[in-house]
Amino acid sequence: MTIVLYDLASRDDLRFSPNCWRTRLALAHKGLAADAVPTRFTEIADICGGGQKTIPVIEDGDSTVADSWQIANYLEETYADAPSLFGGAAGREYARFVQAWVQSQIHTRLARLIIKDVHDILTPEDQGYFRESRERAFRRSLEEIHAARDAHVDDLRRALTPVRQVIESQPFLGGEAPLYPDYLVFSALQWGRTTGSLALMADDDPLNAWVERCLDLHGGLARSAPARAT
Ligand SMILES: N[C@@H](CCC(=O)N[C@@H](CS)C(=O)NCC(=O)O)C(=O)O
Repeated sequence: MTIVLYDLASRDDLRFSPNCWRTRLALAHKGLAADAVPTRFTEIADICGGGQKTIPVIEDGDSTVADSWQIANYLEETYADAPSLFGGAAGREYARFVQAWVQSQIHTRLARLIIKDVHDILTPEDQGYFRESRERAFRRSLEEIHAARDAHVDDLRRALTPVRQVIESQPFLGGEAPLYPDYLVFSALQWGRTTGSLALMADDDPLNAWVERCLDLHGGLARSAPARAT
């Protein structure tokens, strides 16, 4: 049975959410067919009978699972015979650390760089919601954040140093093949790739080779995703 994934979408149906990309890649890793239903910020409250605040959310038969971490665990347990997302119990605990690092160190830095780009691709209804909620959270206008972004690119690149150091000696964070930590980090960069008008990596960054490998995974799932024209 096809799993339904409520997937954040722009006005032009770009799929840009880092949290939803984690789930899309996790589903593909497990070899599961998924229908990624385009969902706008202002539609989230109406999905699955109401009550959801964020996406991704999946429906798998009678099961509804919210939160990308809960979904990864659900998939790992429910589809235990399919390739593992974590590589065992200890790997699962390490993946939690990687997730916390990505959220606190990478998403926060990326948001400063691309927040205006995200706004610009949304539907008019979503733009109103997004501007109001994000300007309240950042206590600055989207335009002010955007105007300062060039000064922060190097900060993001420096923050990715731990990934760069590992990738210099192995193809994926998971070793010879990707595991969920690869999807956690890569999905953040896919957020920038799909929405951004800015080159996140320098041309000679060793991380580019790993990004290319991730773009190729699962039949080029992430590479084939439409991105904003620059
Ligand atoms: N902890 C959640 C966070 C999910 C999340 O924040 N999703 C964003 C999209 S990337 C969202 O739905 N935001 C709704 C909003 O800002 O109103 C997860 O990992 O799934």
